[in-house]
Amino acid sequence: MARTTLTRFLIEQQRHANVLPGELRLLIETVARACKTISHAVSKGALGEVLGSLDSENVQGEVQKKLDVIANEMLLDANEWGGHLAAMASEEMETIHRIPNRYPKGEYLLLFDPIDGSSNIDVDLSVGTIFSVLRAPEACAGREVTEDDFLQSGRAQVAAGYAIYGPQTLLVLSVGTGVFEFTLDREVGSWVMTDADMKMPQGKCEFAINMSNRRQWSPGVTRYIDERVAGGAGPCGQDYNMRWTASMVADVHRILKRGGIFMYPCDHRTPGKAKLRLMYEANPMSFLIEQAGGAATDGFGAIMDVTPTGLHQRVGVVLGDRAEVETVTAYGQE
Ligand code: P6P
Repeated sequence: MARTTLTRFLIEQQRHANVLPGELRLLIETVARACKTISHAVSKGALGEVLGSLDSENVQGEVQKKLDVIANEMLLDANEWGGHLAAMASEEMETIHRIPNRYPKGEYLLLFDPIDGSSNIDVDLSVGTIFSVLRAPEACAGREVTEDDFLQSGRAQVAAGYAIYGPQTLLVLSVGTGVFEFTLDREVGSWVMTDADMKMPQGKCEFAINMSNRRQWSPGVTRYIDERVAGGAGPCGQDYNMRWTASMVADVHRILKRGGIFMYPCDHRTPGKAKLRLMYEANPMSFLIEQAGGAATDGFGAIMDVTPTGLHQRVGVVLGDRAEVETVTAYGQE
């Protein structure tokens, strides 16, 4: 049987599911093409002089890896001329990137974390690119796009996905009709569908959290984790496993494929202090997880219901297995 490629999938979504305007299809193909280029750069490692850090810091106050900047430039260069976008925003840029006047403008806003988990680059662990697509408000047609135009809740996303640069290079994507996985066929250069309408397994006993942050946790999170560490000898009555890759894309992909829960709760000691970014990490991942039958909250309510107040706003994240997420949220209310 002919392999389904990303292009064929998107055309079929446009033709049959009628959920995919042509401009959005072309935007997604452009992002996917940029991810192929990023994958090639990542795979070169030391041979491509893409490892190591720069002397600069990004808007997050984090030391920038060379590949953070290289991947950011690749996504900007690939997407700014096609006519699909009104503007872009990135973890690596303090403010939005408007489409230069020499290019046509489109109706979408693209947000991305060009290399998520970049601290893993220099030790050859999986990293990824996360992206989210919003519609530009109609008012943008008559004026310059502003940062406020990006401040839409996760429910407004029309597409979201990630590329993961690991033993395989994968693209995992949803346009609101389920979650689909494509594997990069490096010999041909095409994205080939390798998993369709993914539904994350429920009831699996595996949690992902950075245990060294225990001092930051609320009593509810501490209780939840302690019960799972107690395993069969505790109230859960069964043993749990733990994984932590320090790369959200790799952890979320594992949860989509084999279940479990991912947690990066906010710092209970300081209201509003959290690690992960709402607009281009938590929202796109929450979109995928909910499309795959899971749940995603900030520890209290659905992440995609959060009304953003800033482009680089951070948020607590508890996502994956519905029952486990509900337990964490319930413990948080006690
Ligand atoms: P920590 C990577 O920097 C990231 O943004 C996510 O990909 C990952 O889940 C988290 O931070 C890791 O944080 O504190 O464990 O290094």
